[in-house]
Amino acid sequence: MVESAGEELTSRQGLKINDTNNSLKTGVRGATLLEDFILREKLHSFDHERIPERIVHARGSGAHGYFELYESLAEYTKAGLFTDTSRKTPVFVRFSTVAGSKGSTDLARDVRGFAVKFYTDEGTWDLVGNNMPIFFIQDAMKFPDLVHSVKPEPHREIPQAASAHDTFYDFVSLTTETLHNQIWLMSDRAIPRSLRMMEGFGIHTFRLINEEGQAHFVKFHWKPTLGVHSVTWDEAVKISGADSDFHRRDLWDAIEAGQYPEWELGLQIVPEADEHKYDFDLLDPTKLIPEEMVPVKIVGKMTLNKNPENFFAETEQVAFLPDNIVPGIDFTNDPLLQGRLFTYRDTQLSRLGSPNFHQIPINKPVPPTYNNQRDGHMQTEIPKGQTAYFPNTLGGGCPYQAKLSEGGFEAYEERIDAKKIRARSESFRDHFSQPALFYRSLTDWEKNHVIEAYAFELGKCTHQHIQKRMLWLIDQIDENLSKQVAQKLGLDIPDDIERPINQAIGADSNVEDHQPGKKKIYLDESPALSQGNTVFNTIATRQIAVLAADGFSREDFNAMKEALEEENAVVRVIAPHGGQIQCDEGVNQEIDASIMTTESVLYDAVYIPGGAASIEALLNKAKFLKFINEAIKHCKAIAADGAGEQLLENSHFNNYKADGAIFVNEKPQAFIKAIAKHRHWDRSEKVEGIPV
Ligand code: HDE
Repeated sequence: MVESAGEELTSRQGLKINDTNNSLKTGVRGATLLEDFILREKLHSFDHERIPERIVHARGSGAHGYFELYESLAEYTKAGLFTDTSRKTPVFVRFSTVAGSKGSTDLARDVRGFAVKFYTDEGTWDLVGNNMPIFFIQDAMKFPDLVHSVKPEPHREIPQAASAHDTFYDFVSLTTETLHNQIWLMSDRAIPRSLRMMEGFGIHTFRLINEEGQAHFVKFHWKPTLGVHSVTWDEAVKISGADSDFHRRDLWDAIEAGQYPEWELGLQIVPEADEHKYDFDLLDPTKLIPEEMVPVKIVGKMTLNKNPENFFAETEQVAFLPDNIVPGIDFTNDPLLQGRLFTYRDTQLSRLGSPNFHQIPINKPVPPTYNNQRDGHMQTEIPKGQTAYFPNTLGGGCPYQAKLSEGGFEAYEERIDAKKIRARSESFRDHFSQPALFYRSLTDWEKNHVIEAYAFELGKCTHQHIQKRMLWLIDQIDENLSKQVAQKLGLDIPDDIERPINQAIGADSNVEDHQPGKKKIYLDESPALSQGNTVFNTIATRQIAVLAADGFSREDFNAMKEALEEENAVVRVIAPHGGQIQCDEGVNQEIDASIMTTESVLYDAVYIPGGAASIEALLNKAKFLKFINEAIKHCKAIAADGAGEQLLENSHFNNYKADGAIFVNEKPQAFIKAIAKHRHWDRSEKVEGIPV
């Protein structure tokens, strides 16, 4: 850590610098001298400040924290972090979007990366997952195709951070294994309210290995203590303009305010003997195990309690490797995971420039490292001695091999008796049952959002044959879904999928092979998949906008503020101008934002205290009416006291008095309960006509 407080400026070689503002010239108006090594060093360093951004997951936000275990899992694993309940294992987490560039908006409709680096005493374990429990493809071989299809189209580099374009749906409609992750992408999971309010999943099936060498299959889940919540697509689009750093800022602010984000870690554990018990293959990363079939055992908690000191040094340079594991955890033959075990190390070489990237502080393991790997760009250690090979006598045989009984890593001995073959397992064939299960498990409002998302995304495609292929495929998932999307697109659902191209190009899209029309129903619904069943009992960290101007009622304001802050919500006063406003008792109140610099989509709920003069001033600025209309349209909880009701009277929602989440002159408790519910979707149809 470099701390420059109280220190003199130096060059990179340690020379004290007296002037960092002026270059060395031939007279004050003359040419600059090549001799000016201070200028040259400064510009040279600047010229090389950037490193290549990540091929995918370029846009990310990170934080430090720790993981604590509730009870020993020695029955299943010998991993220290899962057996020693006295440990506080340090972690660094990086959340990301997938498709956009480093500077793209946080609110893109996209999968979110959820990568956790555990700095354990036995070495680093990276759980590099996403906020959705399944992936788009089954085999690593297809990853470049998937990414090339979703990234901006190569001829004109459009669109940025968006899946709504022809090449993505061209690929998806020809690759039916993508349909499960694809429907999750259309759901609200793809537009989280906050990084702190989304689940995380390891996706692949891994193995836990205990002291006796016994293995169990395992899937990893992160469950946010605040629940899983999302914004609407209309908000996402507007937030992208109002504050494209919305998620990054929210994570940073919550940690700075001491409201530490938390997730519980859950495990789905499957005995080896049950490997072939299910209607899907545990090695297929496009399938989840419904929680109703194998419950999620909650085993510990992760808390993020420290922001990075420096974005580049930590969040940008952190290098996650799915092959970073510790004794007690092992891989399976999931063909996507197998590819990942190669690819991440490879990408770090071009991104960070050297095999020594593990020496960068954020990537450094806890235990000291000793081996015979040497040299390379930016070697920052000074290995001592004559030998850099094994075995040796000249170095006393060191570093010597660790005994298995003393923590040496041993790969799980899996019996393999097979032909070498380039093919996909028959057990991976079913591409439709689980997207259908997902859709069936959603509430009506979630289903509506999925319909709207498909209509938007396919509406952005310019090739009708792609739209029609998609419609036909969606029809195999759910007929009502396809009907409604087709209506919005103004297209008919074709009787059959258009085939000639597929057959000519040999795409793996002989749809019949993937069981359309005869989906398996091994579970009617999986309630755990719906956000309708998440946590709705807290308003902690929720941002409440208070609309006020000079003359606002101090009594109303104080009572509400106190009640909200008691529940750990964040109260933000928004006024017609910056600086301060004065209440009806003549006391000054600092404002948090002027209406010029903020938007309703950045808040979870709205409160309008009374005060005739205040309300008159608010009604004089059209943007306050836009603010309230948008909050109504986005189904948020609203409370008003006294004259504050005039803002509601002047809104486009005539029926506000009958609304279950709009409160006039009521005690704060009802408002607080309504905020905890996140949104009031039964309002959505009634406010469709509000023109904002
Ligand atoms: Fe990644 N992935 N991925 N991925 N991935 C990268 O590695 C890749 C996959 C995931 O915050 C890259 O260091 C291939 C699944 C996350 O730094 C790259 C395949 C899952 C992150 C790469 C996959 C993920 C990455 C880009 C198919 C969910 C961000 C920079 C075999 C379980 C980590 C980097 C961070 C990053 C390749 C599949 C999640 C290019 C080839 C499945 C969260 O190497």
